[in-house]
Amino acid sequence: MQSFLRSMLFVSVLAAPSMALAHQGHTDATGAAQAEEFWFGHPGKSAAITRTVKIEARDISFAPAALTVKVGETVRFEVTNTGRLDHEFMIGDANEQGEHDKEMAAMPGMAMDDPNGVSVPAGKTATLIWTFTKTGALQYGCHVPGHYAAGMVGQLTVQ
Ligand SMILES: [Cu+2]
Repeated sequence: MQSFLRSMLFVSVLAAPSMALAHQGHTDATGAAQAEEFWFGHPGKSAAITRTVKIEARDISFAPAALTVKVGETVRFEVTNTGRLDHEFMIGDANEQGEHDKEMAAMPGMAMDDPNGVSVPAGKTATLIWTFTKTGALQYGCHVPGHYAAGMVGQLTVQ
């Protein structure tokens, strides 16, 4: 029994680094900032906001459907859900959107806990502050199951 416990401990110690990699982008127990660093930027501080962008989440689309921001900007996204359905607002490139969409499809109803997105319940407004550090083609997507595939996605260009 003791050796079983010891091997379990060994396995969990081995698994720890890969778990940390798999959850890159999440805040760890100490709230370490580097865990929130994405290739295109990181959560921004309210004192650093250079622009507020209002976005409407509808059943089932975003308005506007496209946005352009500049490298170095810290944007406060103010997302208002004017629909009857709950929505989500997540920024990331097409690959990241696809990955998150798979996660959400596997766990419907899971609350958004990634630093690059917010849940926006019907009738509510949620905000996300983000500092963009690289140029690139990003998207903002909703991953309530079925919504992204139905076209609830906007194009976000960082120039
Ligand atoms: Cu949605």
